Amino acid sequence: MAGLSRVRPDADLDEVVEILERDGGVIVEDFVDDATLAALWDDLGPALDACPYGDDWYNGKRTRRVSSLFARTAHLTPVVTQPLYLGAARKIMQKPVPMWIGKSRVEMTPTIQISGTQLIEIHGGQGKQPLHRDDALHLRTHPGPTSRVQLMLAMSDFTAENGGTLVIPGSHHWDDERAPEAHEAYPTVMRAGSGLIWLGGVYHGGGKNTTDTPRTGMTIALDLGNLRQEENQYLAVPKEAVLAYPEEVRRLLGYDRCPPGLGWYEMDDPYVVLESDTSGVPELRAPVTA
Ligand SMILES: O=C(O)CCC(=O)C(=O)O
Ligand SMILES: [Fe+2]
Repeated sequence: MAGLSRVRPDADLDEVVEILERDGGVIVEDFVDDATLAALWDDLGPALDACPYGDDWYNGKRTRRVSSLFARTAHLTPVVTQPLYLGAARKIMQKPVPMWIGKSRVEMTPTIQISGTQLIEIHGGQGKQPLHRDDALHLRTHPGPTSRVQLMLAMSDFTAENGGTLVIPGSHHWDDERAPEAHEAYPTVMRAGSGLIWLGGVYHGGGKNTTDTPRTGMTIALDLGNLRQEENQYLAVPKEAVLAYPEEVRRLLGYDRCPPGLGWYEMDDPYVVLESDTSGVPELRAPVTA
């Protein structure tokens, strides 16, 4: 097959989900507006400039990576709640799971959560990253249900020459025996402000930058809510930074319960506790008497 399909932000969500399930990835042109992109650069540019190059073969020795993004800017709401991205992640991962509880047949729908965040700036001289699946973190077998829907927002133009993310369309359908080959990968070519959405089971990797201009991308991963987050958001994002975001984003950052009951605090919804000033070891609640 050829490279990935491209859609506009007003594309139909069901159509985008269909493309993602078929090809494993899609490019959304003009994913965010210019004002959002400028605000992100203002907040995050200095952190990138201050960041040293990586020091290993996987993360890249001519690549700068900055994480804890929700702590570093309060401007990520339009990115993570972009309707085609969040909408597709919800439709693809929030599938009801049937179960018995006593004699009741019930269905539990998992939450989704922000797992990892990173700015990735690939500088000239950086070679290709090994092709990999990011859901390898979840130690799943393939093909199988999707546990991650990921975004790469182009903070600068992505080209075939400057390291635009390499993607093997359809590779989420492969089993765990078939190895990815470089000649099967297509570079992601998109303008700053556009976004690549791809499923965790798709083989991909950072491209080689043969130019003298860096390629800057922001990646955010949304994972199933019953898995451990890749980046520890509770440590990465201080409470004040979480509170700068609206309820939907706070819940995505992990202040939520995944049905039937993962992630509670004091047997309650952690979202409620986030808004109170509880810290440290809580008082025991009085026992409820009949
Ligand atoms: O920078 C890119 O284009 C992709 C990076 C990536 O896939 C990773 O670090 O896991
Ligand atoms: Fe990756």
